[in-house]
This record gives sequence, C-alpha cells and structure tokens, in this order.
Amino acid sequence: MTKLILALDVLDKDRAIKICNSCAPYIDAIKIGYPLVLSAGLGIARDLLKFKLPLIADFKVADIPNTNQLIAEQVFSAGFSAIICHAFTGRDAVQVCVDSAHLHDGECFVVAEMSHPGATEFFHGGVAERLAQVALACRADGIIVPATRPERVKKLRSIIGEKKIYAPGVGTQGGDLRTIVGIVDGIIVGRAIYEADNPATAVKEYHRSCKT
Ligand code: OMP
Repeated sequence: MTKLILALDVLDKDRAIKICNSCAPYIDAIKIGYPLVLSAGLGIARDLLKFKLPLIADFKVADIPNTNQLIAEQVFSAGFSAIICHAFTGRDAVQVCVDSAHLHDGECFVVAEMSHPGATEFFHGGVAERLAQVALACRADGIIVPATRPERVKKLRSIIGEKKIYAPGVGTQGGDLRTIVGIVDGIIVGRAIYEADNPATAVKEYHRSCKT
C-alpha cells in the first residue's frame, strides 16, 4: 500500500478547503508550503487540521541550525506533523530539524534529489547519494526522491533501506505512476488532482492505484 499525499499548492483558502472536502477520504496526508501559507497565512494549518489527516510542512528548510530550529518550532507549534528540509546545508542543520520533529512526535523528510529537469545539474554525480547518507546519519524519517527518475529512486532506496521514500513528480511532471507506485512508500500529487476538471474523480483514480 502506497500513501497518497496531496500537494495543495493553491493560493486561495476557500479553494484549498473545497479541494480537501472532496479529496480527504481518498488521501493519507496533505502537504502545503510557501504558495498556500504565504497567501493564506500559517493559520491555514488550523483549518486543514479539521480533516484529521497528517499535515506536512514543505518549506524545504535550508538555513543555519538556529534558524532551522526556529522554523521547525513554528511548524510543529502550528500543528503540522512533518517537515521537509534540504540537506546540502550540512548535518548540523538537518539534525535540528529531525530533533525538533521527534520532540513533537513528528517526522522529518530530507530532499535527496528533486524531480524537475534542472535537478540533474547539482543533484547528480554522487550528491543525492551523499544527501541520503546525511538523512540516514541524522535519523530522519525518510527522503524525498524524484518520481520522474525511477532508476534514481532504486539507487537511493539501496542507501536508505527501510526508511520512508516519498516521491513527487507523477502526473503533470511526467512521472509514470505505475512504475513508481510499487517502489516508494508514498507519492506526492498536486496539479493532476487539484487542477483536474473533477478533483474528486482524479483523486479516486490515484487512490485506487495506490491501494491495489
Ligand atoms: P505537482 O507537480 O503539481 O504534482 O506537485 C508536486 C509537489 O511536490 C509540489 O508541491 C512540489 O513543490 C513538490 N516537490 C516536487 O515537485 N519535486 C521535488 O523534488 C520535491 C518536492 C517536494 O519536496 O515535495
């Protein structure tokens, strides 16, 4: 069973709630980040908590340890249950995100390799592998990998072992759902659901693929 995580990158609070109303029964978590939080405010977390689903804060935190800690504290105080951070900042900066998450009974996911075409510029040549090692060393709960590159997912799985792998990039970014669904613990899907003519129909399709 693969988790289905809705990436809710819309800008309007009412639209966000409406999408969640139709999608909530078919998803395992909601992920929000800068687009919705900058437009609707951090209080949107409270509004989404009523769906009783884990809420993932995708701020791709990438600062010095002290600033990362301040960000993580805000995230978990707002009711999020997981945070996503970058690891190129180094082990100490990742560790505070992991520690803050675990202090709040939450989870921390580390970006190992990104899904867009330009990601090959810096994440290849051994970098993603090293970032996955940092995630492992810091006892992060999992990594983010590109659904657009299944061969890379397999390579990073060999490093991360049993830890969770969440993969964005199916649907609009071109990743093939059927190839990816069996080799990750969760897929992250945004536009292919919330921009569909009927998000409820779209989410049910993804749900079926994840649960069979
Ligand atoms: P869609 O392309 O609309 O399905 O959205 C994908 C979601 O996953 C967006 O919220 C992205 O910010 C996020 N994402 C990526 O697309 N690629 C990555 O490498 C990492 C993420 C992420 O960390 O969630």
